[in-house]
Amino acid sequence: MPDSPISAEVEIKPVDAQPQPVYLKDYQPPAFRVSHTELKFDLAPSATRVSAVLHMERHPDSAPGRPLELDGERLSLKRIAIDGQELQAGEYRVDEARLTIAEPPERLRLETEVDIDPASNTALEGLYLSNGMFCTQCEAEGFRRITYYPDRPDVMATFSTTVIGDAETLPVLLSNGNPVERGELPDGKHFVTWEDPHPKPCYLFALVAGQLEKVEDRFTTASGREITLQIWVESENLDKTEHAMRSLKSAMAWDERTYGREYDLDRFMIVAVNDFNMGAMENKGLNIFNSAAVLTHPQTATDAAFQRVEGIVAHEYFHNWSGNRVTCRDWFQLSLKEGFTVFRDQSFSADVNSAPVKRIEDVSFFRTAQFAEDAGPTAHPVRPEYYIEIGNFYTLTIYEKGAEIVRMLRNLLGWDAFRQGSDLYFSRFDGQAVTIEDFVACMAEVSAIDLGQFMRWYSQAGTPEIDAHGEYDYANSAYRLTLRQRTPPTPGQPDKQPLHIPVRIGLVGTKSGDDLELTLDGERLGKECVLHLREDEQTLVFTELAEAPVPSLLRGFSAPVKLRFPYGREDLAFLLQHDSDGFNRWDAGQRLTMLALDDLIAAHRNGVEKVMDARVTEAFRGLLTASTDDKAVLAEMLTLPSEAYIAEQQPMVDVDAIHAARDFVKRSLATVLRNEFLTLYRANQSQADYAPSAEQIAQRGLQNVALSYLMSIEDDEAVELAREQFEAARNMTDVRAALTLLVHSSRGDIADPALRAFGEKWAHDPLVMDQWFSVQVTRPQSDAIERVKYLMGHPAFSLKNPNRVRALIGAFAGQNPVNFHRLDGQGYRLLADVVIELNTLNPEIAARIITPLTRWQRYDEQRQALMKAELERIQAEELSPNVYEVVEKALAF
Ligand code: B3K
Ligand code: ZN
Repeated sequence: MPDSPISAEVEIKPVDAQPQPVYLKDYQPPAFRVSHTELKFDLAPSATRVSAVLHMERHPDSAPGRPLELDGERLSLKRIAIDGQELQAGEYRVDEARLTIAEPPERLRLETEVDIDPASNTALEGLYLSNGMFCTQCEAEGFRRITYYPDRPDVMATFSTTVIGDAETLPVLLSNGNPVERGELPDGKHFVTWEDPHPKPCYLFALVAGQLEKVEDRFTTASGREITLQIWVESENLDKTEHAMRSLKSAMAWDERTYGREYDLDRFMIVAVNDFNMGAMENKGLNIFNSAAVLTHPQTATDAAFQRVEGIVAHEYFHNWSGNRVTCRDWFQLSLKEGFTVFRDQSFSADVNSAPVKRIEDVSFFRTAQFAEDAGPTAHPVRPEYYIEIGNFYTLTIYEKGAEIVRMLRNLLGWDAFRQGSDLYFSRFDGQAVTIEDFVACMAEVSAIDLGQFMRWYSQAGTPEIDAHGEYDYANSAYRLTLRQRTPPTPGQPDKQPLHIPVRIGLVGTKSGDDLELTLDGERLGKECVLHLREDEQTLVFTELAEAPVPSLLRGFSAPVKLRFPYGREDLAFLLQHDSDGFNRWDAGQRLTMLALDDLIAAHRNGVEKVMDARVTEAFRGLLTASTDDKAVLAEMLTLPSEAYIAEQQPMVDVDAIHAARDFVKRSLATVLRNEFLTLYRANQSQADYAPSAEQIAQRGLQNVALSYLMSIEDDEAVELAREQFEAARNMTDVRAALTLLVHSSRGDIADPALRAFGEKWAHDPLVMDQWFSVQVTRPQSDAIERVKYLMGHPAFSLKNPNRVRALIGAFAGQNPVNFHRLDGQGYRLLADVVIELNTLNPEIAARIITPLTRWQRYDEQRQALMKAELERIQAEELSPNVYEVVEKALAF
């Protein structure tokens, strides 16, 4: 076989050609479909030979003359044949993006052989090497870096894959489905052949080969089938798989119970990989996980990490139905699988942990991060109209807002009808690649609800704002509530139409503190109802109310909107005490604290003395002294809004004023309520063996939130408590909480030795070193940037590993606002330098890590100019499509 590509002409794109967008409106079915795909990999780090046999035929909807086009990038073609006949130059064409056969037969068996270079693949898309292990990431368009193929989700085929590798260095050879044959080969090689009987798009293909060991378990399905469950890891991580395995079994049982979905292969495998762009990937029967999303041990992972692993294991497992059995027609439909699957994993986590806390956490994250995305230059609809690089659309909007839309559907239909709609969707479209309309149509069909206007949620970008006001009419015992909706313009969508917004409300009697009976147009609705806001403005008159109410609006965050109501502080303190909706009780506390913070931010900016709002202090005293059986919710109630959340609420972000104001609130509360916090701290210390149970997590949450207040004053007693906790604790949650408080304090005398001890103890464990990086670079003191630069030279750091980049650079730029936004522009410069390097190494990560710079419009003029200058410096480079798309949008805003 010749070593150079055999193709006659290779077309080279002119260097100045800009990446072009792909439009949803241009969708066409594929010209050819593939019924069966046979692959053979002969693995070698720098030259892996991939042989493919594709059994193809013209798609019934395709015009007869359309050529056969196969995607392929960075492939070196060695052989091509149709039905056993080698093709001659002139019978096909190869350029840097595809292989075209102008006059193919209507039915064919296409054979190709290509060489690829996994060792030089730092983008971590396609087949690459991670720590000596071969692994793949194909979603969205990575398969085209493995072989020539119609790399689009609406081409679904069965796969049979033979993996050949060196028996000594690659003892384990995995792919999708079931192993059907294995054996020895000459030259110390061996092979395994895998068959996946379920037709799938190539983005769900996976291959793993390396020195791996497994932990095995079993699951019996509702219909009595025995499934083998395996988690494959490097040997030193065998003791970190228990929680993931437990989570997997619990997710499998939940999906049977809740959605009637059973697993469909005889084995389900998870592999932990060190270098991975995302959290994990739902490849059929062979999920590949970022090691950070699967490995846990009480001594190395925090409670938050345990819960994240549980959620991600469930998410990927749930994709087996919502994504794999029923997949997306094209990538514009990405939220079809992601929004639904996030909704499913959120519901699972709510069911197995604390439901109100899960909702509080999800919503506070959503309102901080998705609202910011919706208000910035990369705002896009849940179903975008176009993209340049689909890799840039794995966003909070597609995932989390998509999940909120599914949640609204569940709430509009009620669970029973929603479940019927879900059953209909899975049975009608099993084995097919479909659209968001297909999903919503099932929901409309089973419920007979007109979801026409509701569909706008998918096409209209931006966060709707509802302005509400209300008046109690004493003479008529009536409450008049007016709701007005408006969605601000977003790039490319200047005019918005009204949405169908479900607003769940209650009216809380000011005398009784109870939810009042709701009567609307003579109809009795009970103590809570869902208003359907469809017009720009609607007024509702509730009658027969014996007392004046305080409205409790948007209960449970019933729609992903910003709701404004002119609440007085007394109203909020009242709701904080009386609202029967746990989520809104928490939200009332947040709103009350936000009002105080607004005043303090203004005082800081005006150089006026800061005064603490006594109502906030009293509300906290109430929380700390009332007896509660819900520790998890209490820990959330005692947690102040994050600086990022506060920033999201401000017309212009003043990072220093926000930091000072929040700090002031914390110290004021800690000063007045010191004894209460100390009591809370002591009452929640525990000697019990670690378990990631809801009860223990809540208890540690309370203990550590108390310690954070105490440490805000930094008196000797508090510092001593933190030091003791750091030294005595046997779990990472408590160790990390104490270490963070020490490192973020001015007590270097205690913090520095602690940091050193921690770094030495965990030097061998990259996932713990990530935490060590994050703790240091989020420190508010002014030396943070020097630490970032210093740590970038640390032997445990590498720009090639996405987890390291996120832990060090991502944490600094995203969670250390006062230092990232330094007025000398050093923070911005540092991030831009990293983006420029990553642009060539790993474009997908580069285009994500740049996000904080794209939010320039939220800051003062001086910072705006500095941030834009860095974006322009990046723009002047030769850019990947990923970074190009984001930078263009950011500068055009
Ligand atoms: N579906 C994957 C996303 C991978 C995308 C990479 N560009 C993870 C998930 O949502 O489950
Ligand atoms: Zn997903």
